[in-house]
Amino acid sequence: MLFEFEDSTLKPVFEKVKAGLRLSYEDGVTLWQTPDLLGVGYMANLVRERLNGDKTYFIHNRHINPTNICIHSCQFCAFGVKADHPDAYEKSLQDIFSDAEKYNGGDVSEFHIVGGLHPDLPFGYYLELLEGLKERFPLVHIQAFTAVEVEYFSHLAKLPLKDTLEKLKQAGLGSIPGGGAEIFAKRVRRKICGEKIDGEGWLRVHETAHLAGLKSNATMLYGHLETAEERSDHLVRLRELQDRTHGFVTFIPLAFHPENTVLDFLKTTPGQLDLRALAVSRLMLDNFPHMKAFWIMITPKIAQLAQSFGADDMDGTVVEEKIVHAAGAATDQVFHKDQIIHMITQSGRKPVERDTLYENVEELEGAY
Ligand code: V47
Repeated sequence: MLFEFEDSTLKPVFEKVKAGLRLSYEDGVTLWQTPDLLGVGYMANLVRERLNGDKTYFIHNRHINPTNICIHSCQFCAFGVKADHPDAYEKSLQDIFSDAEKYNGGDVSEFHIVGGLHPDLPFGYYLELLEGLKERFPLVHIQAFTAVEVEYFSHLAKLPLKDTLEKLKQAGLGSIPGGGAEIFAKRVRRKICGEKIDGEGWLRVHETAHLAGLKSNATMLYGHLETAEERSDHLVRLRELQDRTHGFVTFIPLAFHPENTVLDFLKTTPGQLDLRALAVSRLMLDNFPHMKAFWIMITPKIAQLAQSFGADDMDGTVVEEKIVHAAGAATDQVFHKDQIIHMITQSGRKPVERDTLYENVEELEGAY
């Protein structure tokens, strides 16, 4: 039986999707606005299966947040605090190494490290952090420091971005996570994180990283003050950079969590928007290999549904997520490998364990 679109304005978009043609900014706006969520999901699933078959990837990873002390006060953030706040913390390198040891469990393949912009820690602290982890866990890939942190480090080190990235790479940095992108549109960025680098600055750090041979991820924070047009613009700008560098590996839409933030008058995102975010991103970002449904943010159940709405990745075991839990996320902070495998199998997909850059993959079909 042929799929019937409820909204006929999706038909021209569908023709392009079938022919593998690029969607326009206007198509993106249509996809964000149409009431026909199933139509959007149907198209995203076609693309997902064309690119990744029936595989769903996951990684055995561990998040590490060295400090929550931050010079910025972003309106959407419940994690960052000032140094005199009762919840402020700053981990010594030794604490980080022993935490990493404790949770390594033998086969963690990635450390995912992000933190606040600390007013006093020197650039050397971050280099020693990378070197110390690399020395203790030579096989573990270190994906660390958002573009916002990297740009801050270049000020601390008084070095151009390129040299800052080279030093981080020499110390053991493997790739850059996607955080800090929020939404590029100036109108919203000014309101939710006016002190932070602007959208162009975020893109510049990733472009410089890609040219230095570092891969990275990209994100978009949705469900706050942004419009359909601003979401479409965000995706088109990422796609343009990817055309130039091919350095992005995965895109992760991040669902805004309002609790304990200045924007706590907003509601949490509905599941329909979480599914749509993955589906529209899959359709617009035709040059991104992977779409990640970050179960921590959108719940394991929505992450399972998302596997039929464009997503082909579930992120990983995570172990200790602090950023969205500070903002009220009610999900667990850790899933063990067998739970993730079960979650993927139950969603009708084949679980594939991967490393950070999807270079080493192991199909686990039939394992659970
Ligand atoms: O940069 C902060 C976002 C990001 C909130 O690259 C919030 O694989 C929702 O980027 N509600 C950090 N989001 C997390 C991140 C990430 C997560 C998983 C995988 C990857 C990857 C990257 O979280 C921040 C910010 O954009 N964030 N506060 C909040 N209240």
